[in-house]
Amino acid sequence: MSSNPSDQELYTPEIQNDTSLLQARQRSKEFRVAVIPGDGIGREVAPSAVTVLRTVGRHFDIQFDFQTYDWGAEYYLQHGRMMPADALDVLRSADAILLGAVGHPEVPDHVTLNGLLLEIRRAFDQYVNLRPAVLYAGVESPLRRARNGEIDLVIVRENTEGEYAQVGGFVHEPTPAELAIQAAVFTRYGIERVMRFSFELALERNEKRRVTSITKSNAQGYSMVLWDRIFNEIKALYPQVETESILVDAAAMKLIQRPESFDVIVASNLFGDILSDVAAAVTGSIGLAPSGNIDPLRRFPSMFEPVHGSAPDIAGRGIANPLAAIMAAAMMLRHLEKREGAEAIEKAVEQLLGEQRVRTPDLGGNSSMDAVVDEVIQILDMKNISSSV
Ligand code: GGG
Repeated sequence: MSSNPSDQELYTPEIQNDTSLLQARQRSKEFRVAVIPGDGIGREVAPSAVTVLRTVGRHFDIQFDFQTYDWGAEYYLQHGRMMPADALDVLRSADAILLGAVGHPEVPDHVTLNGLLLEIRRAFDQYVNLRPAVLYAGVESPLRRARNGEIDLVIVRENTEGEYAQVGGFVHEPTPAELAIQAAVFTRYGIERVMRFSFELALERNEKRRVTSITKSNAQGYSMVLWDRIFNEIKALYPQVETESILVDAAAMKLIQRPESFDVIVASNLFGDILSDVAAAVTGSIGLAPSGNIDPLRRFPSMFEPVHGSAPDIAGRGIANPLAAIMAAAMMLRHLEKREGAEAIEKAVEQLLGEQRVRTPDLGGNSSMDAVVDEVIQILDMKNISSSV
């Protein structure tokens, strides 16, 4: 008898593909969006994304009720916590969450991350972190051979456990014998569901239909061995999908040498976090990298954010690239089944990048953030006028 579990024996909960539920979501026109600008440039780019969403709302008859929460490092400096005790209850009733960034020079990074971003991801079981990376026409990659349009991949990062599970502790502080233990938590349940999501995504995304699993089982003989075993079980259920399993170090190299060879990459929390910065760099700028923290079962609000952090070095100067946050807003609309609105934003951003006229310094330009936002809005308005004549 095979030691592999059958399809029925796998523990992954079913993702609801009920057509009537889908149609109800498509008909829905009113959304409550919780906005957490957070810190640094997050306070600049999150309002930019809201401005663009309001424009899309006007054109596509979508009503947004934006509720903005001033949580983050400034809140921590006043109240000793990143968000209020009832924050999760407040967020629970939202249809989606839009986050700017977290991180502040006066607050330790583990406080800002664990006190807000990681807590929301875990509480709302946002077990998929989707991080697309595309080399758009008009954007220069630092890679000599990279051609526009050729790099188009998505990293599916396991988002609630793994190396970011926050299990561990300190002993013997603060003596010369002090030690820290940081346990990585890998469960069959957690791995299976993110693997399944990745294969389903590969089926619907494009004709490449390829899933690359990122491992390190040569060195991590327990967690990554389980990861590999479950990858092999799930891939057997998807014979139409091409697969490969690569060590994380080799994957980092390949993302630079042959990024066009990737389609869907499934990785643990830490590996996915690191590789998505590499992917953002080879596609021109982390200022173009959006992400979605998704609960595919739709029990809780999903959260959308730029991949970049709070960038205190440029905060307050009005030169942050708002496009990652704006593209995250497009991901949010897609999740809310407002595909036309999402596509309108994506096309407007593609047009802006292709024209190479208005761009922030991270892309080699000298435009301000506001100029980029104005341009996106102008393109959206023009498109609407031309589509209605
Ligand atoms: N825009 C979100 C943000 O502030 N990211 C900073 C960060 O360090 N994120 C780590 C993570 O995504 O796990």
